[in-house]
Formats: sequence, C-alpha cells, structure tokens
Amino acid sequence: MAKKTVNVAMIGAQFMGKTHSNGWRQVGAMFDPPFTPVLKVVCGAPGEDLSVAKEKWGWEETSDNWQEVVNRPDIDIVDICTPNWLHPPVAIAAAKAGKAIVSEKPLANSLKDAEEMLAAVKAAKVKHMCGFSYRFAPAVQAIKGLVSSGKLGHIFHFRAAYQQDWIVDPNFPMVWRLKKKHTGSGALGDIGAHITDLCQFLVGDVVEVTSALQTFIKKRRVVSADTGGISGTAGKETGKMDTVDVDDAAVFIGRIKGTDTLATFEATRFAPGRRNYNSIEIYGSEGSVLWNQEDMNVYEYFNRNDPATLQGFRKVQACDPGNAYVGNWWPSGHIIGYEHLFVHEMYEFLCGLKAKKGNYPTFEDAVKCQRVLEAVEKAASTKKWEKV
Ligand code: SOE
Repeated sequence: MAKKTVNVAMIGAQFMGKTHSNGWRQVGAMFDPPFTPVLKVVCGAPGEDLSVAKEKWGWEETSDNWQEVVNRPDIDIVDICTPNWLHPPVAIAAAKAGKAIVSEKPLANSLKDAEEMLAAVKAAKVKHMCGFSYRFAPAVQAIKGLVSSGKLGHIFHFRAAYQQDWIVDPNFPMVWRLKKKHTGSGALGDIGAHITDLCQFLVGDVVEVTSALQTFIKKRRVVSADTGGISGTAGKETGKMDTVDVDDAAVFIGRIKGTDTLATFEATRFAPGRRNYNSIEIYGSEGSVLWNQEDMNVYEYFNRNDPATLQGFRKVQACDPGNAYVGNWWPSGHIIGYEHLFVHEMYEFLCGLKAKKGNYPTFEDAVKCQRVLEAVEKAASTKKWEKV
C-alpha cells in the first residue's frame, strides 16, 4: 500500500538547504519512514537563484515569499534553513499555520526569541525538531549508550572542542555569521551550540558557567553579495570595512546538574588546520571515550577494568551492525559521512510525526541550549560564574 506523503516546504537554500535537501531526498530510499516526504517548494531570498535547488536538489517549486509558503494548505512540514535571525518569524508563522517544523540550530539569536518559538509550537500543538545533527552520528549514539548504561561509571569530565578555521584569513569578507543582528553570537551560537547540546544529550544539563569570548579580527571587508556561505562570497569589492560584533572564539566551563562533573568547552573558528573538528571526550570512573567528527565513524574507548597489560584506548568501529542507523547503509566498515546525519535526522522526524515523543532534539532541547549560550555571554561580561 502506497505510503501517505507529506509535503515539505524548505525556507533557505544555502549550505543547510543543501544538507536538508539531501536528507529529504534520501530518507525514503534508504530508510522506511512512515511517511514519504515530497520536496514541494523551496523558498529563497528575493532575487536568489534557486535553479540548483529546483533542478539538482529536486524541489518541485520555488518561491521568494516565505510568508505565503508557510500558509499554503498543501504544506505539512516547514523546514527552516535560513540565517538565524529569520528562524523565529518563520517558525511562529508556521506554527500558527499548524505545520510541523524543523529549524536549524541555534534556534534563535536570543533566549527570548527561542522561548517565543517554543511557546508558539506548544500553543499550536505541532511537532518541532531542532537540527542538532551530530546526535545522529552512529558513534555519538554508541557513546550515549556507554554513558547511560554506566559503562563509563561516574563521569568526572566532559570535554568538547569544536574547532574550525574558515575565517582565519583577514581577507575573508563580512558574512551574516559575523553580524550580531543576523546571527546572535559567533562561534558560540554556531558551533558552541552543538557541543553544548552534545553535553546535555550525553552527560547532563549545564546549570552554571564561567567563560571568556574573543574576537580576533575586528573589521572585515564588505563585498556586494553575501552568499551567506561559510566558503565566502563571490561578491564585488565595495571598498568598505564593517565591524565584526560577535565572538570568533568562546571558551567556557560548566557544572552539570546534580553531579560533580566538570565540563569544559571550546568553540573557535581560529584553529588553523581544524576544518570541522567537532570533538568530545568523556572521562569516568570505569572508563573513557573520545570522538571527533573528522573521523566520525570510530570512537576510542578505554576500559579501566581491562587487564592492566591490555589497557589502552581501543578504536571501535561505529559502522558495524548493531549501531544506530548503519544497517540501512552499507556492510560493516563501509563508512558514512556528514550528509548521512541529516538523513537520520529526517528519518527520526518522520517517525516522530506518528509518535507521542520523537527520538530527536526538540525546541525544548534547543531552548535549554540557548539558556546556556545566554549565560555564557553574561559570564563573559561579568567575569563571574553565572547560573543558567
Ligand atoms: C558553520 O560553522 C557550520 O556550517 C555550522 O553552522 C553547522 O551547524 C555545522 O554542522 C558545520 O559548520
């Protein structure tokens, strides 16, 4: 019997638009979701060329009017892949229109906006997911199992460093991710959100922080067209400079609810050589685990209960059967990549449409993350420990 289809409207067609398009296109082919997603309409900025999204990514229609799109009676899911500042108005309008909503992270530029988004989806009683994609890595799911099952014992440390280097060049131009009015915060909200969410997913909620933020390059050249991409822009020189008013790097320490666990976080775009090095380390009384996204299919596990002569970090293949999601892809050891995380994400969201509670991060999780980000920014200015 043919499955019920759900019509998706994606708002935003840059980098996350590409990853989400791939997720919607592949999920029905590689998994068995309860609904078949139809890539109905992709919405871009006025004047944006959406020919690639239509002809290559498979969207049936294009639009430059998100307000009209989110209210279309034939749309079931609104998928928000815009720059952060547009997440709240699009999500609130989509909630009012009774749509199920996926929003990229961070949920919003501020805790206030994020809480308004959560209130809107709760009032509308619609399904809502926030795109913390790294939760959907088989290795991260395996690490969740190690922590939850007590295999690592009592957790002493959670340590995360999410390091990139795409704006180390002073000639890299101004883009939306470097302006507070568009992005809220810099590395903190963009990649710091991911490691904050991973801590809260794997170990526990951050309840108190102390922090420091730094902007290394304070002015950048303005070019005529900001593609919004992290690979820069092909825009023409304007001869103007503009001020970077967000952090290039954030470091913070967190205490975890109900524990003596110490969590340390580093989110930086100034680590030359680290392209998308999202790394976590967890150290417990019975064992430890290490993972990084640039080698995402394996994690290293140390078991204190191994015989002394056999102790050491062992590389575990997270692409072996028995791990989350891998059975739908390839035989053991035939690895997967960054793009597969979005297929897993869309699969869980489609499954969640029928379930009371989905197996994915919601706007509730995203607001909890945003509370930490806000406390980190406050602690950086008060130079004190701040409660979340
Ligand atoms: C830029 O830092 C970025 O595209 C993030 O916004 C994504 O969330 C991350 O997955 C990759 O890097």
